[in-house]
Amino acid sequence: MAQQSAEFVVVANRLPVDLEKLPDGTQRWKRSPGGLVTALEPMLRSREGAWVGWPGLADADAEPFVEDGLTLHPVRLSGQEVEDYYEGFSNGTLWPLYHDVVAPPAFHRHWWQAYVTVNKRFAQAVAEVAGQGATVWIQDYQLQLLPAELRALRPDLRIGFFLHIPFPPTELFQQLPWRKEIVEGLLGADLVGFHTPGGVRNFRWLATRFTDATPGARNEVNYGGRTVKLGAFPISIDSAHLDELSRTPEVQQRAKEIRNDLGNPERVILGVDRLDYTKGIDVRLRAFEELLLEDRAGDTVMIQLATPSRERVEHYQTMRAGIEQSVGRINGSYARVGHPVLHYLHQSLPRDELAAFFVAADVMLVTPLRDGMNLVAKEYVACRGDLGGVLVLSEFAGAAIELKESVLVNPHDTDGVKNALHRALTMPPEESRKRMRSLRRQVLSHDVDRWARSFLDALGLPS
Ligand code: ADQ
Repeated sequence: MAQQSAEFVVVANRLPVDLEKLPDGTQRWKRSPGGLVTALEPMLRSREGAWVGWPGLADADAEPFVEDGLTLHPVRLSGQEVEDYYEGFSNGTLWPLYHDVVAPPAFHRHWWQAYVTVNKRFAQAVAEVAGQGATVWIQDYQLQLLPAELRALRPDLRIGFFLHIPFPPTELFQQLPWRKEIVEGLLGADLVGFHTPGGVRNFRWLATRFTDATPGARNEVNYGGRTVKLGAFPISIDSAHLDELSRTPEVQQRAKEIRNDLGNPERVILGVDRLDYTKGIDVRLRAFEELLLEDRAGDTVMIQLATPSRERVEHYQTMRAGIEQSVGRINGSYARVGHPVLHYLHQSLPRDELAAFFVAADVMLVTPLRDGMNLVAKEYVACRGDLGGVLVLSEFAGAAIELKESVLVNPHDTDGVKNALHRALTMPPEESRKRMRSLRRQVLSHDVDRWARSFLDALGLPS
């Protein structure tokens, strides 16, 4: 593709493809499918789109290439930058800070410097691919300085920014030594989107407190002679596709096999997460263990699926060790030979296999201490066309605002989670079906396509 010709550019820390190094030293691309790519692909392909991002391999040089009308534009990161910008500032400072400091954030000036450098490099890359007057949609917390950096280089662009994680309470955000720079970075956008109205409120307050921005109309601030729109856009999933997948004979059959392999217990509890300390995996293990101790769990088996994540970051290593110790302790006390009460898979599963687990589970436990949205909760609901199953959901997940008919819990209250789990395990089918019907109405009518459309409409990208 010629330089500066894309009409619509998506920018994310990662490209939707991974660059892999083979043993013989050569490199190859591997697709890494995700909800965002699925939602945006049609729009990108139909309008000479480009995606700018890091290909996932440090110190690797890769040329831009076009795939089915979509230009993929790799941004290079050195090994040191991966450590400082990505593992450091993004995942060691911003991630815990934005998730209500459930782990202590670390503030290091050299991490911040790397974050600034990398955001500037992304701005250069986008400026090179975006056509005159193009629309650019920036994704997530790794790139909060990019809107302003990009505007400085290319004032002709229409810039949107969406934050996939929570925007924290103002007092917590104020801990950040570079709070002003971050807010000014975001104010470079024409539209800043959050999952929830709470995020909008927090950002609006901070913008008027720490920068020259002044309050504008509802959900707007005035800044630098421009109007910056703010909005809540709760993300979702490809609901219809997952609903369809879960109904296929293969998935239904596999769900039966899973229950069979578990020894056909009366009840199956499921947890599915990226292995992250914000997800409250320890909370639900504790609740299950106490139910077992009190002999209130009945004939129940629990499965915890955990995708490996950020394995080089210290908090993640400590948390993983803690969870694996709990799994060992719980089975040590309550399993029988050949019949664990708790199955733990530290693996990433294919989509259809995951759907089969959702179909097989009577109770889905989603207990994050804080979560921007939580797509797993919506995926479970999309897979329950049979109206079976009960969703137990943390009040601190963005999804709780929409999924009101779940059994809502405060993950900090162990007794509360335990009692909610017991209630879910023993809920009369009339009640659980009624709740699931209402949850499905919400999830099936609000899919990821609608989410992307509503953000881009607010940004003013013509359909
Ligand atoms: P995440 O923190 O990654 O996303 P989530 O929204 O739950 O959290 O998405 C996780 C995805 O990974 C789901 O699609 C899930 O099915 C998949 N997954 C998890 N474990 C898996 C396993 N073992 N095998 C296969 N797949 C697995 C961030 C924010 C969220 C926000 C999303 C989107 O933290 O709050 O909802 O972005 O904005």
